Amino acid sequence: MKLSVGIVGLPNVGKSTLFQALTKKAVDIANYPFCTIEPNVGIATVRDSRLEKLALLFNPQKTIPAIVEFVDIAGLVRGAAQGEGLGNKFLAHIREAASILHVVRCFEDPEITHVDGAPDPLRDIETIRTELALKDMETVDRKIFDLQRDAKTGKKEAEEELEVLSKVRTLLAEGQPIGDGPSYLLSAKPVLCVLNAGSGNVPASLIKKLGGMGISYIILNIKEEFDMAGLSEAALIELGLTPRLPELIAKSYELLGLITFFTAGSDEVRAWTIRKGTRAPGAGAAIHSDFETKFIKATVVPWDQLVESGSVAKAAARGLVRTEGKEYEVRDGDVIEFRHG
Ligand SMILES: Nc1nc2c(ncn2[C@@H]2O[C@H](COP(=O)(O)OP(=O)(O)O)[C@@H](O)[C@H]2O)c(=O)[nH]1
Ligand SMILES: [Mg+2]
Repeated sequence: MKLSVGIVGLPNVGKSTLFQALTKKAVDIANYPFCTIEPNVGIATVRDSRLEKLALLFNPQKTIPAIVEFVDIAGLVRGAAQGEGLGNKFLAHIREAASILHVVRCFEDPEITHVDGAPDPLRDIETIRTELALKDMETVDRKIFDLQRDAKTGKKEAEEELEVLSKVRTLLAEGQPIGDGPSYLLSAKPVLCVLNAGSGNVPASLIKKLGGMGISYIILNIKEEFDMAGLSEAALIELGLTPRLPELIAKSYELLGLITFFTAGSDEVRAWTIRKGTRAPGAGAAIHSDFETKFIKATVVPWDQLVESGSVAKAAARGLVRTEGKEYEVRDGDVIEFRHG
């Protein structure tokens, strides 16, 4: 499953530096045929200790982690929704993203220009949110126009949708959150704010305000993360450094309501990403479409019970391996074998 996270923010806040840090490690793209790699699109692997433990058990030829795709979107400025700068074109990129990382500059550096003079994190957050809301209002207005025409011809669904969209329109105009509004709207996408603190601190007042606004955030020193991304595991240990990007990736995962299941054998142990609530055939589709269309059954064992047992056969002997049908809702950490016709 392709899951992409769009990186947005004002110019010169650290977006491209973060993108490079996240996607710096070479990934064997041949394992991920669904990914199209363009200069501004990159993938990062999801570090998962469960996968490592399963790999120790199976000693496979290949161990393949789950991935997250990141898109470095050009900086938005005030007026982007009206086509200012490059913004308008790039809003289309955000539309395709499942979620948004909003990079906010909190570091001061007179050498690095700020579009509005100097960083003011709250104002800068509002600038971006306003642009997204303006773009959404344009989208909603177009939809409302079409729906009004349909409603005149007596289409019942059109009337119902009109009612919903009018409410969304009001919320957007007031700068209010639209909750789980229509998924094609930018403002409906889950957002994680990355507060780029540089080597300094983030003011407590900002943290308090973000909390009050219900905004999820992570505080990073993006430049330092970029430097760390170039170091080997051994060098990091020697220097006593701990990169925070795995935490950022894990948070993006959580924000998107995603879970992981595993397939495991002597040739390959692999992590797969699906949405929470996906049933067994839908999970199979992440691997191959036949696993969904010709689904017969799935054998399932939770990863920890498998590791504890020492092998699938031993887990089965202890009654821990279950056979599940097409209604089974896959759980985070399941190790699954699919049977198809
Ligand atoms: N001092 C300082 N500079 C940073 C930091 N993060 C990024 N920069 C610098 O800010 C400039 C713009 O960064 P870039 O990632 O290209 O920003 P973008 O326009 O948002 O993509 C570059 O010169 C970066 O080296 C930081 O944490 N501290
Ligand atoms: Mg950039």
